[in-house]
Amino acid sequence: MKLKRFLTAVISGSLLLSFALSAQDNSKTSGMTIWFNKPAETWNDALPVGNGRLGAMVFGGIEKERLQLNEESVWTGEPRWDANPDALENLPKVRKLLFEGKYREAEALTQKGIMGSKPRNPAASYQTLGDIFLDFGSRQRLTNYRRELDIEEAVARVSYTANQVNFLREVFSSAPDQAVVIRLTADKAGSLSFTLRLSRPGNKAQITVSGNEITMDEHVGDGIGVKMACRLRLIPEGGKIKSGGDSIRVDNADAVTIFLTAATDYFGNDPKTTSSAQMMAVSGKQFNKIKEDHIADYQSFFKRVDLDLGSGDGNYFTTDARITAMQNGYVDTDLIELYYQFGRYLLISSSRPGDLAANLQGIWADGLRPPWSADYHININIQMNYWPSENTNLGELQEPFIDFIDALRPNARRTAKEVYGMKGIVAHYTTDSWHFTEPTGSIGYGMWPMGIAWSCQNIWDHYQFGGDVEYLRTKSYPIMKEAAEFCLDWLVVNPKTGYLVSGPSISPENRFKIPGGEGNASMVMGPTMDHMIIRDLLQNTIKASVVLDTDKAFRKKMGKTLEKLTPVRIGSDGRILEWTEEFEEPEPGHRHISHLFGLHPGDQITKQHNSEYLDAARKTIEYRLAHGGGHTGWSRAWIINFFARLLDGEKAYENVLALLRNSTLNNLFDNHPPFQIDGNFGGTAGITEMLLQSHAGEVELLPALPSAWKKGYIHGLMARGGFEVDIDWDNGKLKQAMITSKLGNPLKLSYQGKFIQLEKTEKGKSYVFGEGLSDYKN
Ligand code: FUC
Repeated sequence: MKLKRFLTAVISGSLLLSFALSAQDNSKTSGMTIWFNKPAETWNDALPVGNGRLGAMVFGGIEKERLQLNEESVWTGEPRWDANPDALENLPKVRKLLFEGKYREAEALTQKGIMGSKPRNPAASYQTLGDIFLDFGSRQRLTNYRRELDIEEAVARVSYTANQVNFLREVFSSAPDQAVVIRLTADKAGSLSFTLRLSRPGNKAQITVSGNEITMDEHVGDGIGVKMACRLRLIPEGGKIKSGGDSIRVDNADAVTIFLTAATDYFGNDPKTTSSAQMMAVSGKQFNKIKEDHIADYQSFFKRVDLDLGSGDGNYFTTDARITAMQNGYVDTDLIELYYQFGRYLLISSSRPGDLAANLQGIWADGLRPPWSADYHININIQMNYWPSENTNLGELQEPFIDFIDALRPNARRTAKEVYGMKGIVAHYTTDSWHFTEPTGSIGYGMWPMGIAWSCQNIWDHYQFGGDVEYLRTKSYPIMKEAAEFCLDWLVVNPKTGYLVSGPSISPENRFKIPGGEGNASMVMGPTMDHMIIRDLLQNTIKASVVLDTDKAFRKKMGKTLEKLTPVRIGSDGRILEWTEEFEEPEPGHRHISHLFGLHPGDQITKQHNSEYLDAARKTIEYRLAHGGGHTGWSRAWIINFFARLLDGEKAYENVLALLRNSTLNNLFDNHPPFQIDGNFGGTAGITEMLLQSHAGEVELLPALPSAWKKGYIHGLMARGGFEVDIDWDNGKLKQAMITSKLGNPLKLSYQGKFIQLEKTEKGKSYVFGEGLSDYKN
């Protein structure tokens, strides 16, 4: 076994050796399993299950099991309006100061006179739903412990042997039955005895225990937040149960099934009625049927994509040992496959149509105030969450994000009007489940009005991949149009260049040195990213209006604006300028690489259309990396996407390894640090971009295949235009591609400079292309 030899050689002599050798299991070979030989010591070792809305982190404790629970809408806070009443009056003054290069005065005036006057609702935060604790008492002579998350079935399992009895716990969160389901079994009758409790941090929840049921209700945030209701029902087979105090005691049962349902009033329903109805339904169903339905539902998404990067032996080792081996220089290709599919697992488990969008932690967050309140940062993070949705064939899972942006519109319209005196819709760097959109907080992150405009990139992609014209007409286009309306009003002429610029604004969350040595500033007229986003938005809104055959006059206006928009400039050292002027940077390795939006996720810098910018883009990334860039998980993940778009497989691959080595926790969660889910999604998106791209008007196969991935396949990806793509390669070369046309669009296929163009394709038909695109068999 290669990995065993590696671990022995590299870690020999250290304590880690015994850890590594005990971390193998020869009997288990399923590649799609994250597993451990010990319970989770911290939350970051626990295993996530989720149905899009309701989730659990499984710790797998031997004497005490903990399942930390989440429901996506458990939010404190309430809708607020924190706009600065003086903003309208101060906007032109700030612009003038910035054009005059008076950055300090402009920032002082903006902070006082444009940013929200009060700190944004201090109470608003996403929170844990609570915990289930199972107390088993002391366990001796325990062997064969295994804790796993099988992402092929979306089931977590804990198994061990104690006193010659084999115990098994299974946990999953079912979307068809809207419940977390836990099943405990043992292979000897009467072996299950434990005490179960349900609790919530803060001790404010009303918890009642009666018979085999527990209810837990709370108006969270001390009454400023949602009302939540949680229902638990325990069904024993054999044995006895006794309830009292805050717990249910089970003695000598043969098997036990536990159901957990939860709801809030966030969407206007009564949470007690909803969670009780869900409980009635699920607890009346046979466990096997619930599980079967859950797996079938989950696999209807998961099985759409199959990836093989070549075989390895990593699956014999626990996931933490594999991460350790990677960190010590080993390359575990199977772990990359697992990581890739784990990104898809997380999206399926945290974002289902009708639900809230996946937040900074998807749905999994512990405590009452997770990092950044686990909110919805829209200056890259939530957009990144959805990068793998379309191309990994999970397009409908992006709809919660589109719904979320749609739900911002009333506030976003008010912000445009009252803060800036403009039409359309605007939101800033972040928002929360109460949809605030006004500029608040510090300028350094807050004065950035492109949150919705960027999100429209995802929204347009949803149409490009899926081709649903009705959805475009009724949902996407109205958002895009209003976002574009704001941008048309927002842009002003830069007196120095005659071009239109965006401002006051920042290049997300970066700073520059004020020329003349007056310290640092953030705010300018004309950060490059804004112009790239606005160009993207206007071009896409024009295309959408053509598809829908609507708004001709508005289309013309957008076209005129595009002609006058500040173009991208290359600086004296060959890098893309981050701001309209060439400034020095105090933090040259900054995590945001905003001025490459046009390379990815945008499509303004491509070898097909303006290859002269590719070099500048490369220099921009390399400069950031040379100064310590890529240090947050999401930043590293973005860099993979950038190198893939630069068609540099080797560099993209290097960054895939770096993501796994430096920014991945034992349970494969992305590490910002701390845990933040965007890097998982960005990583999966980046690996996809290495194997298939379709942003430049053609379906490009294996655009950035690294030499390490000699042989393999990826089946079931999606390309813009509605093509499902299966790619097989061998010896680092395309062996076969099969393209299934879902929409009947024309197809331009490319591989290493070779093209095949089909003027039309037949809806539902698969087209097979042979080695190197040479023999096309119709
Ligand atoms: C952005 C990033 C931070 C962090 C936060 C949630 O503001 O700059 O690194 O990811 O979002």
